[in-house]
Amino acid sequence: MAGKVFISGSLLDKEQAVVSVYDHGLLYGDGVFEGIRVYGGKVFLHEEHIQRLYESALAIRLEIPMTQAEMIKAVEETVAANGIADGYVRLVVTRGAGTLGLDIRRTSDPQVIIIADTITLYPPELYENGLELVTASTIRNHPSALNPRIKSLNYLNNILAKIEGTDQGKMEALMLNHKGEVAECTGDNIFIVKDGVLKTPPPDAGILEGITRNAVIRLADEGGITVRQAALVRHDVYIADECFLTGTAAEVIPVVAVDGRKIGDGKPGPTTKRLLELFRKLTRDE
Ligand code: PXG
Repeated sequence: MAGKVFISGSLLDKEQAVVSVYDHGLLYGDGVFEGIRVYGGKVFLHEEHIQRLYESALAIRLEIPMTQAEMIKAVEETVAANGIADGYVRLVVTRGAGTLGLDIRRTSDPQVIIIADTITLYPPELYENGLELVTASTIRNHPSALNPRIKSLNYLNNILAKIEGTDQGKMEALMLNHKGEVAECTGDNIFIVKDGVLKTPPPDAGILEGITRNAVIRLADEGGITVRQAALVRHDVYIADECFLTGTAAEVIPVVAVDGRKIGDGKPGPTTKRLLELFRKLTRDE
């Protein structure tokens, strides 16, 4: 029963689910996407992801040919058709096929693609021992060029930074913005803890406003942890007591070193562990 992909209105066997080589999603990275988790058969923070998808589409002048309610239903049907209880949904909307050239008026039929699959998780040791990061020399896209708040199909900015990290044997790389401030990692948002206060860059630092980030901020608020969204520089990260990343795939993952500087005592800190536990409760026990 596995292997069904939703593509523009119907569920097809994955071998049959194809798009045109003239689709501007492929030719120009012209489109938007979402990555969503399924926990215990339930699509996690479903409305938030669908809303961000439609906001990304609005920003690039892409009209999704379905309502948000229809999209939510299509995601749920795709998850059910693939028998996914714990897994991952990749939702893609392309500009559709057109003539060669950038003009969006010469495209038609945006393609809505929903893939529901299992997810390869980071090894459990990383959650126990933490990750090491390096800062990439590639800066995050300037918000006036391609705003990082848009989850677009053009991820080359992050891919180039990720290459710098993997070349140095690190699974994630820290990205700065055009002002030299800390923005985020290539596929995760960043938090630090200093003197008991949780800090993370604000959306106007040029980041994707992560849905996991927002969920962790809510958990911290409810747990009586002070949260500040404020500009951070690398020095703030180096001298932090704790650091962790958030993202749909990574969930909450501790960071124990950045650019060869040990963070805190070099082990995941108490606030990080507490938020990791609260996040697991939210996703596993509901
Ligand atoms: N920053 C960037 C640049 C991202 O791409 C996040 C932060 C975290 O956002 P969420 O909303 O997930 O908490 C992301 C998310 C994938 C994949 O398959 C990438 C992301 C999410 C899910 C899947 O590569 N990036």
